[in-house]
Formats: sequence, C-alpha cells, structure tokens
Amino acid sequence: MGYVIYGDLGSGAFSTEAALAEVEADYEFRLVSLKNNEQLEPAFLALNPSGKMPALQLPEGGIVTESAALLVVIADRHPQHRLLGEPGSFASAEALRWIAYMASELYPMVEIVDYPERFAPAGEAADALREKARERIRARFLAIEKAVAGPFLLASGFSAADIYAAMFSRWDIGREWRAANLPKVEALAAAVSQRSRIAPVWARHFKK
Ligand SMILES: N[C@@H](CCC(=O)N[C@@H](CS)C(=O)NCC(=O)O)C(=O)O
Repeated sequence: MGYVIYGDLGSGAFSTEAALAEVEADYEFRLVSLKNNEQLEPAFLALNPSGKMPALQLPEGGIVTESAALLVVIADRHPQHRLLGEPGSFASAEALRWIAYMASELYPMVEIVDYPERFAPAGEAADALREKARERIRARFLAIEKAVAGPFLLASGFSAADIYAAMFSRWDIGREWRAANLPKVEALAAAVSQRSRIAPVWARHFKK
C-alpha cells in the first residue's frame, strides 16, 4: 500500500500530489470536498484537527499535515529525485526559504480571502478585508517574481518550491493581474504544468 492523500482538487493537496507524482511514488487521492466543508467533519478532523487539507497518510501508516512540511517529507523520503536540490547546498537552502515564505506569508492570506467572515463581521467589513488580503498576496508575490531565475525559481533548476509557487499562482491574484505583473511566475507555472509526470495532475486540479 502506498501513500494516501486527503484533499480536494485545486486545493493545497495539489502540491502534495504533484510532488508524489514527480518522485514516481505509489499513491491514492481521496477526495474531501471543500465546497461541502467536509474538512470540518469529524472524519477529517480525526486526521487533521486544524480542519485543513492536505493530509497525507504514509505507506507505513501515520498521518502528516502542513503542505510545506509534506514537500520536505516527500523530498526526504525519495532523495534520488533531489526535490530540494543537493542536500546541504545553497540551492537547497533557497528552496526551503521560498517554501517557508509561501507557507507563512501567502497561505494565511489565502484563508482570509477564502473565509473573510472568520476574521471580520460578514458584509462590508469582510469584503474589505478580503480585498486587503488579496492585495497582500499580490504584493508578496512580486518578491517571488523578482527571485525567479528562470525558467524555475532556482538557477540550479526545478525544485519542490516551483510546485508550490505554481500552485499559489493559481489562487486569488486573478489571471489578468498575474499575466500583467508576474511574467516569470507565469512561465514557471507553465514549465511546472508541462513536466511529464506533473502534467496529468495539473490538468486534474487546474484544468489547463
Ligand atoms: N497551513 C496549512 C493550510 C492549508 C489550507 O489552508 N488548506 C485549505 C485548502 S487550500 C483548507 O483546507 N481550507 C479549509 C478551511 O480553512 O476550512 C497547510 O499548509 O497545509
């Protein structure tokens, strides 16, 4: 029995699935519907008490959560694929830096855009907060745009940070804004989406 990913299509579970596909791991994807709030039901809360996807069951049993940690765990367990570059190298440090940046600077803003009423009274206040969070995501993405060596984030080539950046680029910032302001990130996302093992995963999650 292989890995089991719990998550929805188009969600953070994409990054876990793309990483597992890239390392040619055996896995199954179990759908948890965000639309139906299944992440807040007891069955999923038993996997991740924070009610957030993805959750990953390891082949030997045991659940791991937190999308950034999952990228590191998958890289660590499949070292021949160098998902985080050469261990101990500067490239590896940079990959970790950008993964941590996205997990800490972008993902909390995504929750505000998706569920502003968790943070402000529903109505005008929540709508205004959502727009502010969207602005912060865009501003913070500009730092990634500046850092992209091309075609991938790191000059040394593809890494798990590219999977993560490509995923975040599909959320909340808007297609037109992205095209106008993040040409290097757009090219990075296209390159990730065209990798032979990731392409079918990308198509299922993002339909393009
Ligand atoms: N820190 C978590 C955040 C995950 C997260 O927010 N996932 C979203 C889907 S992309 C989610 O499950 N949202 C449901 C909710 O907040 O109720 C991680 O990196 O795994």
